[in-house]
Amino acid sequence: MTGFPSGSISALAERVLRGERRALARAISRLEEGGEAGRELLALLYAHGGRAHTIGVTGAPGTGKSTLVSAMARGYRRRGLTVGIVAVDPSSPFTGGALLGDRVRMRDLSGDPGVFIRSMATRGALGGLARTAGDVVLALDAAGYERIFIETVGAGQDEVEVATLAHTVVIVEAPGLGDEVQVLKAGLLETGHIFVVNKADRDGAEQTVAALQAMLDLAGGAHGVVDHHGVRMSVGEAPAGDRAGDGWRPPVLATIATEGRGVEEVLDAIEAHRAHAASAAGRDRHFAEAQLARALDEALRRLLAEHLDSAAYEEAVQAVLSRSADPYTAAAKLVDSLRPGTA
Ligand SMILES: Nc1nc2c(ncn2[C@@H]2O[C@H](COP(=O)(O)OP(=O)(O)OP(=O)(O)O)[C@@H](O)[C@H]2O)c(=O)[nH]1
Ligand SMILES: [Mg+2]
Repeated sequence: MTGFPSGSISALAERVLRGERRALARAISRLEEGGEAGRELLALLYAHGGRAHTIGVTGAPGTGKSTLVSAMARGYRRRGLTVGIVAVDPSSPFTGGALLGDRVRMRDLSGDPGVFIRSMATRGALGGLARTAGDVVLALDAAGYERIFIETVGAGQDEVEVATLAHTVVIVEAPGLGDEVQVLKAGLLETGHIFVVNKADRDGAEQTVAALQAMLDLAGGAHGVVDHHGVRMSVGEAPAGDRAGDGWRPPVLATIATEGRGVEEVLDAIEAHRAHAASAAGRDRHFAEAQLARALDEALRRLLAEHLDSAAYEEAVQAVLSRSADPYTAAAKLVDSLRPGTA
């Protein structure tokens, strides 16, 4: 059906694990397609994942995410680390939607064998964007890339979810996008581990940094580590934006991505968060549970599609349509009909 005999899938997996770029590109396509071949490949690669540190980069359109990711990738290369980039964004320079200057910058990255760039379509991903992006990240991880960036526009639920697949979430703001800091609107304040105000060469950058800082302080309430007359002191157990309750206080940093300014500080912050999160109990379990939940969703949907009686399904649609049943009751009834012994 898929046209890929098992032998060729395991050969493909071996080549990915050896770090062969062409095999990796092909493997990612298989994973994006889903289906039997994709699942088989995933099963072979999964045991070899879990080594990379993944970094979600999200924020409003045009804030400079791709430029910043490129600059960060170059910084990591200088530090001797290999870098994977997954751009989940149709307008990203990684997918060719940008100005010439961006493409030129991107090109010196793509000539580097220590960098692998992949862009993904935002819409129409089988089984959901988060699942597909997660699989692509796994392939890069298994292939041995040490730091993996996932760029998304923080516009929709899907994109936010993709960003949160990452170990470290970097939220990118830019000055002059209006009075409001965009992260609040997008509900991103809670998801960020590191906040970056890019385009610091523009007017209003300092105000944006201050506004973000104030929001984070507010979100943390009376908790967290504060600067009191220049002395950092702890005043509670849940710092601002600290979802996991693990004591991480999100820094707010300024960058000029086009000039590479402030980028080293962002990398330092990412590495600090990596060290911090690695020691935080429960993180890996949280990731495992999230992955399992997504896989369960998909398996259940498949199970439903296989076993659901089309007449019963149609009956349920009609019941909801005519309001003789609400959707939850109708769905529960359909699921009940699948239980062993009730058919
Ligand atoms: N002045 C200034 N311009 C910047 C800076 N960083 C990026 N830009 C410019 O801002 C524009 C958008 O940059 P991108 O990196 O494509 O932004 P993005 O957030 O990835 O955009 P989307 O993926 O379309 O949401 C480009 O013209 C960049 O050259 C900066 O620090 N200062
Ligand atoms: Mg972009």
